[in-house]
Amino acid sequence: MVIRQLKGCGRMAGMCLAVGMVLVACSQSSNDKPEEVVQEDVIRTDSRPNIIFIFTDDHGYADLGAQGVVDDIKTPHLDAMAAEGVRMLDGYVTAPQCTPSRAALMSGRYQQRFGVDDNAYTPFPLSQATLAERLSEAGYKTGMVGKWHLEIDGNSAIWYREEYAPGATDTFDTQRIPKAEKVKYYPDRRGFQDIFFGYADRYRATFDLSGKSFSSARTVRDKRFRVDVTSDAAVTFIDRHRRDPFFLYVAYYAPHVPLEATDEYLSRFPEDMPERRRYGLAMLAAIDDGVGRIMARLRNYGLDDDTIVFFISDNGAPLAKSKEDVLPVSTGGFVWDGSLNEPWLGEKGMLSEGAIRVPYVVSWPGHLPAGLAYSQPVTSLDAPATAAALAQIDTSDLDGVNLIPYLNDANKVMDRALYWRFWRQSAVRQGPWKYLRVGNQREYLFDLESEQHENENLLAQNPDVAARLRQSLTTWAETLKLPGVPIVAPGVTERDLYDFHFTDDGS
Ligand SMILES: [Ca+2]
Repeated sequence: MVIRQLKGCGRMAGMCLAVGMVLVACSQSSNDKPEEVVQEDVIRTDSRPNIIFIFTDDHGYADLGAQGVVDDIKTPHLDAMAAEGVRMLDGYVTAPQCTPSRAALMSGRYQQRFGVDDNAYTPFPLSQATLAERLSEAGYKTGMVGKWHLEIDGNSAIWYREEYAPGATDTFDTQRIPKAEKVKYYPDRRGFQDIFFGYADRYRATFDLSGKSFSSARTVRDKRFRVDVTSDAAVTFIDRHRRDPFFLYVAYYAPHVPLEATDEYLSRFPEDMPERRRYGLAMLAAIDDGVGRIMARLRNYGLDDDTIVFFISDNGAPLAKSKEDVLPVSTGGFVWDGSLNEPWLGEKGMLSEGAIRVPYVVSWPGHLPAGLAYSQPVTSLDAPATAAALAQIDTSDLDGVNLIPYLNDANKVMDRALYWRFWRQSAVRQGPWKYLRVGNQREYLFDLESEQHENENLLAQNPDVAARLRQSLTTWAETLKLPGVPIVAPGVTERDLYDFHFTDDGS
């Protein structure tokens, strides 16, 4: 047992001796007023660290200032997080789409193992444990704020026909599913004790933004900018549970379309750029402010070195091919969300690097090297595996690895393959090599450490490497709920995207 007291005295210049708490003005709140935060040196009685996952939505690789790819992005708080932590150069997610990527993060397992292959496979099955359930059982206070996208929704027709009403021939209509059934799949039934879950202006919540608990989950209306509401809920959760070991999942519904921002964020960017880009940058600035508030909260409580924070995007940006500046910015559907995937090729919906290699930062001051740019491939699956290891719970059925020993030893080699299968595409990455197959039409081998990355297909020159990776991918795919590597004609959407983004057809 570790009991720590008065840890922040250096920062507080001796005031700790007189008082345990003082009120200080600190970071800006979402309504632009100084935020009053209790400064307190929290006494923890659990040696296991707090865990925070921050997951953004359709946020491309270029849009993190510390990456140094574009010069119009402004993410000072994320850059500071990268400067005191580790930034992944080859950080991946398991899918180029929301639901499957979230299913992997929440389970710690490849989502295809339990059949959540793409957005058509909601809801997240009750038979699959979540990390929140595991951590809750291990004594953690658990909280989820923002976008869930693992519930029953308009895409749940497969679930309806195969599980809920086998043999049904009527058209699926989410309105006809009883509330009692829908509730089973909400985050508060999937291991999260505290939730503030929602998308636009309606939230299912177990607490209010002053920190007061409700007797049971209820609907809360809040018409303010959705990113700010999620940040408010995140810092409120930290206030509520600062003395407990906690796991907080902050799932920003941004910069996903429909684009939305306030003047406070828009005013940070010049007007002479595509409007969609300006809104995307403004939404990311709001996320960055939220990250700043979360990190400031941890410092105020002396919890910064007791808390590991992962920041990852759920998939690359949708570009709608040519990044057309479709107006008004509130236009949704298959449109550019204003974010960028450079220097990588492609977009959301593909298995090219632009779709699955994302901003990925982890910080744990005092326990991880500061300012490291890590070059071995890592995956979002490693976040739950690391969290579970730090919480001292069983990790034997998880697909990721505990990153801590690797990040602390540059010579420790992570000898593993990472796998993807999405729609009729499949891919594997091992070392510098990536093998990518698009149904029965395209087959590639890329050296991702070369300047050319996905601009040069090296399959013909390296048939042995391609054969080895193809076999590895096939073996993995046979273990999945729907087994196998798809070798059929790709769908219209994916064929269209590859035709646009890849000049070499690989045949
Ligand atoms: Ca997404």
